[in-house]
Amino acid sequence: MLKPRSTPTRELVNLDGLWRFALDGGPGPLDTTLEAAVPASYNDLFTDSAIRDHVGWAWYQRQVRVPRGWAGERVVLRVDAATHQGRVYVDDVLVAEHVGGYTPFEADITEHVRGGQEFRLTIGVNNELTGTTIPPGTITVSADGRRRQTYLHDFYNYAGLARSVWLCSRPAVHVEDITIVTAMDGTVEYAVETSEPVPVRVRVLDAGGAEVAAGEGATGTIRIENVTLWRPGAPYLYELVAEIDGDLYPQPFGVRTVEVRGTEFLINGEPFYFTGFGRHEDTPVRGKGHDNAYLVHDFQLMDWIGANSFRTSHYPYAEEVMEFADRHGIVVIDETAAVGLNLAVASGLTGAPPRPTFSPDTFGEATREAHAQAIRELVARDKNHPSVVMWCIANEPASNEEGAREYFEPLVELTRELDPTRPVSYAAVLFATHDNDRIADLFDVLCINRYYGWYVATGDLATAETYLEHDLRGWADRFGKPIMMSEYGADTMPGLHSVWDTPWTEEYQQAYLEMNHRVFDRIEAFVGEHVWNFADFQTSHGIHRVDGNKKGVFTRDRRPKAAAHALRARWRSLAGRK
Ligand code: GCB
Repeated sequence: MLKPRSTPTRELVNLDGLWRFALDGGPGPLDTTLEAAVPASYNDLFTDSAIRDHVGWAWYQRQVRVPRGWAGERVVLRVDAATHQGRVYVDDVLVAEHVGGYTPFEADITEHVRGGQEFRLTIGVNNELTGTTIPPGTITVSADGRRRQTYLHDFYNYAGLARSVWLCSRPAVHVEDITIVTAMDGTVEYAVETSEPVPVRVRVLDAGGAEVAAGEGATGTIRIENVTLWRPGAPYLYELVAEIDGDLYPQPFGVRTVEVRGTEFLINGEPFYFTGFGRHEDTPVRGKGHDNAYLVHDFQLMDWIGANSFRTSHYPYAEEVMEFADRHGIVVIDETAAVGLNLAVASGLTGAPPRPTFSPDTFGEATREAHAQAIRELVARDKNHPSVVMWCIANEPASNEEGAREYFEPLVELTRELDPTRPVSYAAVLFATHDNDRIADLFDVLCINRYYGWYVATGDLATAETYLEHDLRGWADRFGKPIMMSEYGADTMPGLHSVWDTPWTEEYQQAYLEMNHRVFDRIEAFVGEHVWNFADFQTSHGIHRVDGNKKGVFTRDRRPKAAAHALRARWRSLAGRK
């Protein structure tokens, strides 16, 4: 699905702002005095805990006027994200329904609206997570009758309209989709889908707008002479303008290749070493609401600290983030929202007897189909971003359990079918070791999450170091693939200090990271390190958390903890060497 853009043939009205908001409602006029900001999660906007803890549908509503000049055009409503399920009504008519909280959807509403006139736009959002949603969760009813949502991941289940909503015009016969695959010699393979079979022309423009290649036909291969590559830290973007009679759409792209060869991760044929973070979309008050000020500032901090990459843990991020990464040469590992497919982790936290993760009664066919759909929508949305160098299709699944292979094999195949150009990975949980993991051979890169010195060997970095080295060497030796640390981190209260190895202090976070780095530097197949987490973030309540997860190298309001300076020294010196 193409991102809405204003072009000579398409217009856009941004519908962000204040919308009427209520927990009870439907397509009819909402009976409420509340207003909610869009984009923002609704949970932290209000002081009423019934809203924060609400489980089920919540309703957003506003009047929208269709521009007068749009008569004769198709009118499309585009929701960048409705977490986790959305229903869109134009006046009383249901025009779209979508499941999956982090990918966009749209509806052609031409038949229901008139140029120059107003309509009542209502969007219902549902935050329920179940055994067949991605991510999964469970709803229980407490003794006093309240519905309660639990889930198998630690970040808070923020919900609402956390990204933009758009009203778009487009011609009746239009460009529907564009796929671009590049090679280092400037070869550009393209495929343009149109709403009807019509002649297609394409032009490639360089960053200055000069035409550098052109072709005809819905699919084809053209070549940019003297191509400038997109490189990490040195981005360069071209635009492929797809034209048909009456419509044109400019699709930005970069020319670069990605390849796994032996134990190396190659971008443009050169070994790449990932430095950076697992992150979250998480800020005070907005929750997961996209915010351009935080976008700019977070990328500034990543640059300051020497991070060349990040993983979109644990869901697809706003498209603005992906485009920013393209423009600024930051490398992205793009993750689906499949976090928590692991009942052993849940039983470890709750003391409940373990149930098999993959079974018809737990995560079976229906979960896998939801997961497949999440992969389809992620690849469809992000396939043309040069910054995206790898798909991560799950975080910490029970890859050591029976049924894991049967569950994952078709999903890996699907990902490769959808995009044969990018490596595929998953992030492995502590319980999945090189001895008992059942799926790693299906993937290209070993992404390992480990917390030795935090959850295991807490406060004992010497023991942690031996455990970690043994563990990582086992993976490297058994699989002979590139290996990276996709999560390592220690909760840290800013301002807490100690001369000893005392968990939660700023010194401990730094010593913990340094211990990890000593081990990484001893393992040849190592291709990267992503600290958990870029910044502190909100979680559900739990005795492991103090107002959220404090493993941030920056606080939630983006101030550096001591470890930030140590990381900066390491990553800036690595940038010179690796
Ligand atoms: C993990 C998860 C991540 C958590 C982290 C933690 O393994 O992948 O989502 O936030 O551990 O801090 O416990």
